[in-house]
Amino acid sequence: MNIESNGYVATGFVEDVPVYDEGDLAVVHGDVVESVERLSKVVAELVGEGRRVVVIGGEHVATIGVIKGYRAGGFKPCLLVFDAHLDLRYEYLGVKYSHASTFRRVLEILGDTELVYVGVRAYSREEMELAKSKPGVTVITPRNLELLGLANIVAGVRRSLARCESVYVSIDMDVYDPSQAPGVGNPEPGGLTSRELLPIIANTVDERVVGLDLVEVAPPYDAGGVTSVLAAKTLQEALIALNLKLKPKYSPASS
Ligand SMILES: [Mn+2]
Repeated sequence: MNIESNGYVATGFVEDVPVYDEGDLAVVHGDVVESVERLSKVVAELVGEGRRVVVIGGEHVATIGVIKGYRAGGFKPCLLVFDAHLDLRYEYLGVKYSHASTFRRVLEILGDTELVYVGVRAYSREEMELAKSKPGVTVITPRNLELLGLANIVAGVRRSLARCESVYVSIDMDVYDPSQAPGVGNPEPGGLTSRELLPIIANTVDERVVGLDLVEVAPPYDAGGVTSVLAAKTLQEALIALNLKLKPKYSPASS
């Protein structure tokens, strides 16, 4: 399978983005806590070298480790999350390090920060009450998108993140509608299309983005590999958009 390297909205090509592949993290199968700990150490090291870290998964629990690493590296980023779920449970099936508890743990690590969700449409009562009780949490649903349109959603996200010095972006592939991304652990109907999400990403990612992840691709459920293709395209869009924002706007005359 092959996809072209151009952005969908962001004008550019992914081969122009300076990327270094750090390889795979050596996880300990069956030991989530230790695996997350290892991830946080690797991320802290890379952040210490001044790098922007891009993590591809896998379980959304990975984001806990990444944020731990950023915090250790001195960052307290705002969060821009694309997800069908809030992932704010205190624990899930007795487990505190779970994809359903990711942002509960992240908020424990960061303390109060701006947390902007796009695409949320599935949550427990406990999660929604917690989200409502936190002034920094903004939830934008697919229904909001339908009623307000893309431009207003983009403006709303930007407004919510306006005062942030740094932003961390987390993309859970279940934000997409299951018809477009069936290969995820918890498919939830009523999701976004690629023609909605790619423009939102391209227009909200800017130079303040210090890192990002794309998670929850589950190849065993991914008939035809369509979710992996969309994941690659989504990551490509985010990287091209970010790279464009990092480029100097003008070059001073040399002589
Ligand atoms: Mn998630």
